Amino acid sequence: MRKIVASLSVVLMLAAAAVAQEKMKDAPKSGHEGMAKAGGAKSDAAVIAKATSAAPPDIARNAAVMGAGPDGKMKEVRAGTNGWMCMLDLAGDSMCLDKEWQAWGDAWMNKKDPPKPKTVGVAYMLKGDKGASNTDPYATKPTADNQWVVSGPHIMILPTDASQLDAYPTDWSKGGPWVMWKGTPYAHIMVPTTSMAKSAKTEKKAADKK
Ligand SMILES: [Cu+2]
Repeated sequence: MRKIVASLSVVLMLAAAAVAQEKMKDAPKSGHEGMAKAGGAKSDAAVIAKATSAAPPDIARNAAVMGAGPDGKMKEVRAGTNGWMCMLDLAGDSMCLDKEWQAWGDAWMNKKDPPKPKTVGVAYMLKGDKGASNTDPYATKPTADNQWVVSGPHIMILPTDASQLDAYPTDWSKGGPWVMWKGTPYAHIMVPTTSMAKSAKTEKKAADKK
């Protein structure tokens, strides 16, 4: 019996090696195909590494991973087992979302009304973001009046009822929790886990340009 198992595993190993060789042949010679992926990441492995860096390892390890394919559409790069989904978006920002946030994200990307959360939603962006307007969910760059804010590491909270947002200011400069995109269907609470100094600098630069 042992002999059969041993020879079977040799056959499997050979088969795996053959598949690997076949894959190598298909691999693009230049990096261009890979570069077309979200955030300039080069491979699925790079997308997974970057996307999962947004959450504590205990969550990220078993999370599903989404990244943009060459066509710009989001696709699953790795299946998950714990209900969390880590994503590398087109801007190159990484985030890990629970179920409530996944529904929210889907609505935001498709410009639909998000479903009312059944429980409080939690999302991690422990690598921060490249910047967002605090008033316009679809702004892609700073303007004179769209309150552009670059956030360091933070957690995001979706309350079960929009009225709960009233407990927090929309001013991020104090460094505590604040409401982003208030008055839109995508309003949520941003909870910085470090100083907002980087954002203050960006804001000053924008103000100096005026
Ligand atoms: Cu965020």
